[in-house]
Amino acid sequence: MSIYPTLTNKTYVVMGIANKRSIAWAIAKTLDAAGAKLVLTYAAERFKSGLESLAADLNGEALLLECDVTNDAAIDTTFRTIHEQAGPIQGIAHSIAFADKEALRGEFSEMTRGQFAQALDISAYSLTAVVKAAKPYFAQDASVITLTYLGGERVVPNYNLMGVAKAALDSSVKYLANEYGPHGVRVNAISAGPIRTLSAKGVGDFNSILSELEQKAPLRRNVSAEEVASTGLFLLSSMGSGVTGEVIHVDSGYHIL
Ligand code: NDP
Ligand code: KAL
Repeated sequence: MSIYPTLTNKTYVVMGIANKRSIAWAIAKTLDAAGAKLVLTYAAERFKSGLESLAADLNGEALLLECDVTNDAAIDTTFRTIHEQAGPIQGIAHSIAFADKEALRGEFSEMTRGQFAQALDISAYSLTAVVKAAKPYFAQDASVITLTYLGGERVVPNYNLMGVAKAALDSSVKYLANEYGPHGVRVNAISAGPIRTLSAKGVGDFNSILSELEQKAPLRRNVSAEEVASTGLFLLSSMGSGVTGEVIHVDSGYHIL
């Protein structure tokens, strides 16, 4: 008998696949391999065809829905449609963040009020908006994960505004875990080490962060999106049934230094 959980006929929503390098795509593939029924959401119509080609490689047939997380009505419609078409929601992987590129370099305090509001809206508030919209449709023992980064716990050069957004996200995980625990819903975060994705492209000094981790982290190597995804599978399945309000670092142990 396999020690891995079987997710056959269980519906999981994966939000935040931009392309094949996305952490959310690794999570989708891992859930698919475990037999899950997948719903994949994308931010806008222009991302649909790319996602369709990716989804064609999955074993199961995925439901693809547009969901811009800055729009409450869109979030509500998305989750109502998911329930109508795919039944109770066993889990959600929220893998979404955005900040204006200009605020991700130089001096932290140079950011504007508008940049701050947008980054916090998309990268932190959206988790609560999504959980709220899914509330009537959760299965009895549902699980939600989000993706965070060390720059929310301590200063990492250039992460700037996104560090404040991740601190708000990490705190939201705790308040949501406390509120939704009595309803059987667990809420956790994975703090991933640096992974070369579209978001990481052209921001900060990404290469030096990768090589610093490789030289100093206990495991002396970087992590893959697949390693983040297998921790995701643990948290999203019954294997993680006793864990909520937690941040698990999948970063070769770098955060202990
Ligand atoms: P990607 O660029 O692949 O994913 C970011 C996703 O955010 C994209 O799919 C993008 O959608 C989505 N997004 C942005 N704005 C919106 C919006 N308004 N509505 C809906 N979706 C939106 O990068 P990653 O996979 O790296 O990022 C995923 C998560 O992992 C983020 O939370 C990030 O902060 C976190 N993380 C990443 C690390 C890394 O090193 N890569 C390290 C630690 C955490 P679209 O393309 O359709 O606009
Ligand atoms: C210290 C690190 C180096 C990088 C600094 C800041 C990274 C911030 C992440 C944030 C999500 C990036 C953006 O919002 C980029 C955005 O301004 C421009 N890109 C886009 O619009 C693309 C097309 C779309 C797909 O991207 C999004 N997000 O929608 C942090 C490194 C070491 C770790 C990382 C990358 C952490 C993280 O949170 O992603």
